Amino acid sequence: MLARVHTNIKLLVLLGCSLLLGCARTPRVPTVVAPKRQLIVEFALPAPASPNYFYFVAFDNDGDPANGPVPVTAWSDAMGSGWGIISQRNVRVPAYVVYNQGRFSQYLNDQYKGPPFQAQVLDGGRRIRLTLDLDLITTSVSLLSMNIITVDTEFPPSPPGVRVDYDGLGPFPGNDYVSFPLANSTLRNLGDETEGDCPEPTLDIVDWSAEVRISP
Ligand SMILES: [Ca+2]
Ligand SMILES: [Ca+2]
Repeated sequence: MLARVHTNIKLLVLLGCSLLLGCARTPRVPTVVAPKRQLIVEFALPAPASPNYFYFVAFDNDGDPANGPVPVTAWSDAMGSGWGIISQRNVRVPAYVVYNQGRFSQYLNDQYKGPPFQAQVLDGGRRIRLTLDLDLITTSVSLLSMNIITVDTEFPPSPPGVRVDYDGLGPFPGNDYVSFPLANSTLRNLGDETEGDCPEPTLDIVDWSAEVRISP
């Protein structure tokens, strides 16, 4: 009898412990799954990015290297979104990430897709590194056109010629987007981006790279 009571007390203690452990269990944190198709984009500035300016990584996902994202400038023949446009086709940039006021936002076809998978501000604000889910840019094409576009304001330059502070890949006026296959590959500054083609150091792209990582 005594032995049975002892056992029951043991069971109660064990039950109490398991209930306590259950109460103390931390809430389940959703597992973050790394995208199988990643695009890592990095760019550098000679001075820390300004919270008041706009830093775009822009993509054209039509698979055609004959056109791509370019900055809207006094020389643009259409205003597009006010910061970028697809050359030749004169349509809005379909996919991009923008950094402004300390916040990164990703868009596809004008729909907000949340923050990028990963975004880092390095070197005191002089270097930005993004790890993007390629599926939020395209699921259908095997070639992507990209530009990095920095502007002092999102709005169309009005009257034309007012905007002077902007940069894009390539020499001024910066319409030299790059196109690359969506297979494991790395592009580094193709010698096309230098210091001084934008007079504002917080907008002047001086280095960049793009890396595609496809997991099996
Ligand atoms: Ca440039
Ligand atoms: Ca530059």
